[in-house]
Amino acid sequence: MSTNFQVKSDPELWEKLGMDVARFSGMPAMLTQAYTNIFLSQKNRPAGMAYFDGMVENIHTGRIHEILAVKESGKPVIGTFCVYVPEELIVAAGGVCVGLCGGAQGSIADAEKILPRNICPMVKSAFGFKIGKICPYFQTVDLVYGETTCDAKKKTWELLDRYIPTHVMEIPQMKRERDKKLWLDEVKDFKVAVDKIAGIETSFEAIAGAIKTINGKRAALQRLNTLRHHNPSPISGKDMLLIEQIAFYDEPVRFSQHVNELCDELETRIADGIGVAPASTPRIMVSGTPMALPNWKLHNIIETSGAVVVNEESCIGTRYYKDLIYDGSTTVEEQLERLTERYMKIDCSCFTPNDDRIVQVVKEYEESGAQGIIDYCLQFCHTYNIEAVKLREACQQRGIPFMAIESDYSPDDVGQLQTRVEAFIEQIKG
Ligand code: BJ8
Repeated sequence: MSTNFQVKSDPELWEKLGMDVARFSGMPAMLTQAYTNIFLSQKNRPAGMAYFDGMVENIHTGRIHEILAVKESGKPVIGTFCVYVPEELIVAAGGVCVGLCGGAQGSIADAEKILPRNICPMVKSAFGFKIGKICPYFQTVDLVYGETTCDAKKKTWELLDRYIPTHVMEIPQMKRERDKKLWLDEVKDFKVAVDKIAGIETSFEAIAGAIKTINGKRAALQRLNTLRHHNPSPISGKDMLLIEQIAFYDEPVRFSQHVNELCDELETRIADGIGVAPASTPRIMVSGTPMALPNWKLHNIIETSGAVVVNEESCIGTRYYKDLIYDGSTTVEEQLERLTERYMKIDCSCFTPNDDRIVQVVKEYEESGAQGIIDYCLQFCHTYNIEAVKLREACQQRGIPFMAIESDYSPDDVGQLQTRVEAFIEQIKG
């Protein structure tokens, strides 16, 4: 356990970004404590996690300086909230794509001064970060690119636009040929908007390079996920979730390199029979809504209750990296079409019908060697909540232990969740 871990502070930088420095200055100490308790207390962590610990230490300082340097060179820095917004086109323009989904309780009260209380905590948390001026990433981006996925998001963008320029990409709700056509047009509009900030027209070569870069990132995560399926698991679910979260703000080439180095280490661990818990430890797969930084609540409950998380069927998880973009296109038009096809494979519950997701969940369950599924739904997320009905039926038909939970970011339900998770683990043990 590293003892000198400390999330860094840089009040001068935060002042320059127009943040509420007085309020934010307590954040690094709080994050240091939470991270130390949740992550550094784990036994037998892979040495390669040191890089990701460093990314957390620099989350409000070093990485922000890097992104500002890109911005000051005239390249686009764009915030997004959904894996349907194609980051390849931002990278092709030399820019930075940052995920801005909120995973913290601390900004919810800010949001509730304006937004209704009974909407998704992820949307409230992100909105609260902006209006409270307590997120350096929100303060750094040129603009944000929202999308028309769920109702909570698409209506919040209208209000968010009062605080930061907010563009909206229309994502259809079905996947027919006519929807693909609309989607492709939206991707083309997105490219124009990104290129406008960069003051260039991204070339075929630049797009090809970006596709290669982001394919490389997704392939590294696929490799890591396959390795963690080994029993005994060579890495904890908490560490895997952290890496999946960091994928949304780190520099992609460096990130992929470190994920691949970690994979090399895990291969050695597997060959040596080293795991983070004995092979007899109950193995749980989590499916459902994304867990944005620093939402580690459910994973922490599961792994402190004597089980290990072996898969995240989530947008901060496999939905982000399960598909790559075909990289043999010969024209820009074909590149954008192939890119659109890849994005259309993401099986978010905002779509109807969405039966491909049920098939995918069962597939990932089988591949991961899990012994049960906990379906995680953020409070008031209607689409995932309702889709859990079909998921439960599919699990019942196959004899897969299944439990659905609904939660938010407050600590109030931790005790109750812990009791339910422990009972579920007992059920798996038989
Ligand atoms: S592709 S899951 S990232 S929309 S949890 S805000 S849906 S009420 S996050 Fe998502 Fe894109 Fe879909 Fe993925 Fe709304 Fe539900 Fe909240 Fe959600």
